[in-house]
Amino acid sequence: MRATIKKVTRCRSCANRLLVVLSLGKTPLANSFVKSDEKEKSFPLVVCICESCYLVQLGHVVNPELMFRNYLYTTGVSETFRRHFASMSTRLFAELKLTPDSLVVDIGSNDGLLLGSFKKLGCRVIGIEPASNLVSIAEKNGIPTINDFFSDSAVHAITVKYGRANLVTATNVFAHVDDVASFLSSAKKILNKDGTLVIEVPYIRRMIEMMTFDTIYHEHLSYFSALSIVNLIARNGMQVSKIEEVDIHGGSLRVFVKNRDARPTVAVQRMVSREIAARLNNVTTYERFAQRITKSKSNLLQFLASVKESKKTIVGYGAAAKANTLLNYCGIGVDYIEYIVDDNPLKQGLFTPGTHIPVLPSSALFERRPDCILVLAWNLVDEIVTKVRQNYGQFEFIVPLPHPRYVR
Ligand code: DWN
Repeated sequence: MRATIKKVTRCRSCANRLLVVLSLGKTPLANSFVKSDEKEKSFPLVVCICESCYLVQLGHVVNPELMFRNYLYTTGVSETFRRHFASMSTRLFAELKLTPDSLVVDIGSNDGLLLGSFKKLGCRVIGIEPASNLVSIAEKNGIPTINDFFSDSAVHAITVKYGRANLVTATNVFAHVDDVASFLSSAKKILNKDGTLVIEVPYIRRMIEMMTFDTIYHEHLSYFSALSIVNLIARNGMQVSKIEEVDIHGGSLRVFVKNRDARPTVAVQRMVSREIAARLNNVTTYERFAQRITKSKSNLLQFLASVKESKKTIVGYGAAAKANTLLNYCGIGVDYIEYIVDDNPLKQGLFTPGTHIPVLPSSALFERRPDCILVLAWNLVDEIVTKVRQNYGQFEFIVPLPHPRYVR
């Protein structure tokens, strides 16, 4: 049995020295919602940077068996993600010239939402998902899924039955992987020679600009720039053929990787040059980001205190993983936020890890009529505000980052 947590001293990409740039203290696992008042474990949340390839990464790795075998987050709750995945599948189907005979493999396939879109386009699909509870949902949705982490054994199980893949997708999973070299080695084995691996990861440049430090939690082991991911992919004998910015999860990178050992394309090199011009290859950029986080915390606490002083009640909307970093780091509990509503039935009736704020169905807004709603899933604020106004009437909405403010 692997240890619960291991300290990281070397870069997972190039094995060079790491420099600590930020500590958010000890916090519980962001998706480990608890029943009643059970005491959950907390782990150090320390952010480091490699002084050689500038990959930003956590200083500790929590055993993935603890985080991903039973997983409460489901992509299908949000209309925004349903639209995102529908447009992604249509785009990739056309651009990669997929056909009804094409095989599409999704790593970290969650509830099968993305593969459902490819299936509608006629592709053969197979998911790989370690969380047993999510595999049951995916299978009910008609998405065949291997219940395991991505590895050579999953590759073997797929290739003997389906052959090699035309497209492998990895949305919001590559940043969760410790052994990235093995991940890419397995990806090379499952892709056919013209195949494409498409990776989506939160973009650290947007995280720094928007001060969205709540994206930092134990599931997210790496925080990629184009510079660091291009370095990593090249080091593992694959080619980054294109990188796009996509407006999801507060700003992400969509990285197209080809199964050949070749230099990144000119367009990719230009994006890396733009990042170097923005000093993303300079440790002080990340140190300054870390220093600004303390101010974010005090701004939010002052804002919420002023709302409470005006005798208004505040509740949260979106029991997001990121919410738990924000709440735990800022010390925000039921003294500020009476409860959080969330439309994911897997989270309702549980309590937030560390702060123990109850999670209720959104119908509580109708029954209890709070004054203010703090939109903890700020990346989905438009969808949430529209939904609340349509179903529950008028409230004052607050978003916490980059600075706390009312949204109309
Ligand atoms: O990488 C990850 C990202 C992709 O998703 C995972 N490690 C975990 C997860 O992070 P998150 O929980 O911060 O993601 P979201 O999608 O920003 O969380 C949104 C939350 O808001 C969910 O709990 C669902 C909830 N929600 C809701 O209750 N009603 C969202 C919408 C739009 C709604 O209408």
